[in-house]
Amino acid sequence: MAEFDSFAAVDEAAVTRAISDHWGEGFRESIESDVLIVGGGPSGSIAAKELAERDLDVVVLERENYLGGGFWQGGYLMNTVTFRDPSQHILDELDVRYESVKDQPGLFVANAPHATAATAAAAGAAGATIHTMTEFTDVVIRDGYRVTGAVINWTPVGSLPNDPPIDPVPITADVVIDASGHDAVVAAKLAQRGALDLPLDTAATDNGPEVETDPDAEAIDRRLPGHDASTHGSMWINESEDAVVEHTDTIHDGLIVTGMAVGTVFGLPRMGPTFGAMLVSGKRAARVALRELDVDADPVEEIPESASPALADD
Ligand code: 48H
Repeated sequence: MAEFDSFAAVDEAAVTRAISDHWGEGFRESIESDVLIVGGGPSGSIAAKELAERDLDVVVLERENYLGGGFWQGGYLMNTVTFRDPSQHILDELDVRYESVKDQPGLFVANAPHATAATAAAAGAAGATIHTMTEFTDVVIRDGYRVTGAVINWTPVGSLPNDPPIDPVPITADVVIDASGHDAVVAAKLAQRGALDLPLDTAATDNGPEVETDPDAEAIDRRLPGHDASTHGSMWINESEDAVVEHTDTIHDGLIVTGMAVGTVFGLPRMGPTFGAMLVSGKRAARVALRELDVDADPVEEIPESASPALADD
């Protein structure tokens, strides 16, 4: 093994030029893509990985400075995440170590930072172009309100004092995937514009009495600590995860919805700190995108054959 001697000598100007050239090239390539994914949480990252692995031009927009969304914590600030069979096979595929839960067949636990980092790394390694600190603010449309892209701005622009008029820029794609979690920002924007009737699917909300939308819901949401939205249902893990996967599909011309955004769009019960449905839904969204784009590519296996069973510590 070679011993360290010294780093290569470089000029400061070369460093700045390298950064701006590399970033600029990535940005220019993102202006027109095959698939634009809004949100880099578990569902968006998995969809990005699957599509980029099939040589599609995939762009991920993430408003934070990091990918991962709500995947970094299991719940209650405990950084262990749970998965239900058969989603642990996706952890095998990502080389994430997990353990079976004693006396609870079909339930698995993993370290949240490891699972999150592996999911984000898989999207990058597959070749997706990832833009952080970049916020989706609106859709680009064509006739019939077909979604053909996103209007974006730097995240910090929204928190500048005095609300300066800094225009966003549009980028376009053949298909957009809303992977923005509880807020379902793309679907919500279409609904706000009157282009999408957010269908509160009552068949999927049979975990309690039908409730009227509370006019004070926004105010109530603000009082609730952590991850919540008035649009999805109360917690029922066994109902929720299957329903999220089943409802992952195209919901409007040019727009696919995945992950917790599915729960919000269809008013499904929530699943709390269990993440199998986010991973499987991301895979299904990739499958739907391939169908929409009519791409001749290897089919997406929603549940891979267990890649290395030795990783599971039974
Ligand atoms: C750019 C944006 C914007 C925007 C949001 O919340 P996520 O982790 O979403 P999913 O669906 O992949 O996973 C959901 C899961 O984390 C979760 O919350 C679960 C399972 N909850 C169950 C329950 O009962 O509560 O990630 C969404 C990402 C985040 O990174 C956001 O920062 C990002 O989207 N995002 N990015 N522009 N306008 N809005």
